[in-house]
Amino acid sequence: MARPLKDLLVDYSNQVDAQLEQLLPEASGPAEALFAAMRYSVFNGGKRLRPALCFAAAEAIGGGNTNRTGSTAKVAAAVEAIHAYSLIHDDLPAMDDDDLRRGKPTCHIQFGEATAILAGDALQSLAFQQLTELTDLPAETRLELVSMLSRYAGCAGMVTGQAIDLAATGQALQLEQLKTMHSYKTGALIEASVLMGAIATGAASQQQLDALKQFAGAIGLAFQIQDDILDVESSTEQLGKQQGSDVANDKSTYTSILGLEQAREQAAERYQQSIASLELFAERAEPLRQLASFIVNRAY
Ligand code: GRG
Repeated sequence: MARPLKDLLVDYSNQVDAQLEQLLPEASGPAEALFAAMRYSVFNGGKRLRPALCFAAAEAIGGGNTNRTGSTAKVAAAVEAIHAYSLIHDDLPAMDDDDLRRGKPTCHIQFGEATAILAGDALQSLAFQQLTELTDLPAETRLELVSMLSRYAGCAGMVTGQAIDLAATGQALQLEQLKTMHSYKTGALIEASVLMGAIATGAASQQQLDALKQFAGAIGLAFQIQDDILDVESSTEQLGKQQGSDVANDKSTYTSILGLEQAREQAAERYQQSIASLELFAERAEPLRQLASFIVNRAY
C-alpha cells in the first residue's frame, strides 16, 4: 500500500539530511564562518524535493542497488548540495539581490557576500566529491553520474538558464522563450535528480530512463508554473521569500504571459503528461506520482 505523502517526504528528508550531515564539514577551525554558512544554507528548511525525486526514481526502478541509506542517499545529497549552492548565488546582490530565503536572512545577509560566494563554491565541489566517493558503485556508474550532474548543473543546464534569465530581465519574453529558459534553469536539475536516482540503482533500462526523462521534463515545467502562480497568489510568510519578486524584478512569468487561469491549466496539463509517462512502472512509481501531485498542489 502507498505511504501517505507526508510520511514519504519525512522519510526521504531524514535520509538525505543524515547524509548531508556526514558530508558537510563541522563549523569549526580557521574556516569556521565558511562551514557555518554552508550548513546554514543546507539545513534551513528546504523542501528536499530534488532528493525526494531521486529516492522515488530509485523506487520506480526497484531491484538493483536501491540501498537507500547508501548510494541513493549520497546521490540525493549531491543534488541537494548543488541546489543549495544555486540558491545562495541566486540571492546575491549581483543576481536577484534577495534578503529572505526559507523565512530567514539569505546567506550573504547573514555571513557577508564573500563568505556566501565561497559557501556556494564549496557546496558545488562537495557535490562532485560525493559522487566520486560512491564506493558501492562501479567506476563507470560514478563517472556517468559525475558527467550527468556537471552537464545538467552547468553549461547544458542550470547555469546557462540563470544567464538567460539575467539577460532577459526587463524584456518581455514569448512563451516559448520562457519555457526554454526554465527548462535550463530549474528543469535541468529536476531532470538530473530523477535520472541520477534511477542510474545509481544500476538496474535502469534505456526504456525506463526515457520514460523518466519525459516524466521529469513535464513535472519540471509544472514545478516552475506553480512557482510563478505562488509568486502571485501566496504571501511572503508562506513562501519564506519575498512574494511578488518576479514582478518587482521585471521578469516574464507564466502568469504574466498567460494569466492565472491559463497558467493553472498549463500546470494541470503538464501534471497529466508526467503521470502518463510513468505507466510502464505500474505501482512502483507511486512515490513519483505522489511527488508530482505535491509539486502542482503545493502552497510553498
Ligand atoms: C546561481 C548558477 C545559479 C543558478 C541559480 C535555480 C536557480 C538558478 C535559481 C533559483 C531561483 C528561483 C527562486 C527559481 C524558482 C524555482 C526554484 C528553483 C525555487 C526554489 O526551489 P524549491 O522550491 O526550494 O525546491 P527549497 O527552498 O524548498 O529547497
